[in-house]
Amino acid sequence: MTNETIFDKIIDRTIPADILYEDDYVLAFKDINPQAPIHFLVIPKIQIVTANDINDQNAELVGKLYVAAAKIAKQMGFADDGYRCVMNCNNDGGQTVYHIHLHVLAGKPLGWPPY
Ligand code: IU
Repeated sequence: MTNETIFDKIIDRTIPADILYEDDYVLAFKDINPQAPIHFLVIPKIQIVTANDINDQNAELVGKLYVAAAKIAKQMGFADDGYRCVMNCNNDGGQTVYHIHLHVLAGKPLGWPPY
């Protein structure tokens, strides 16, 4: 699957999003259906369809998702309290948008396990 997703439209500003961070490689924006007091997504600017498509060639780019998450956590002031980064994969993982994204959830103690 290599079709464009709604995230491409967010990247090119065809549809609006509440953008928190952007650099040459990644974009972070608030999730429209937040599951925690703070919930945003960090996505690569090029499409990687699922976590199964992470490989040696794009590993550095995927690492930048975590770098951005840590930067934003510090900027927003919740880094020390803590947060959760989640990437859902395919049906059983609950993936609905086929352009990988790191969910960053924070703002309260989060339950575990997540089911
Ligand atoms: P998932 O892991 O693929 O299920 O996550 C997709 C997320 O994208 C989900 O939390 C949605 O609320 C979120 N989202 C969004 O923030 N903006 C959109 O336009 C769409 C989905 I469509």
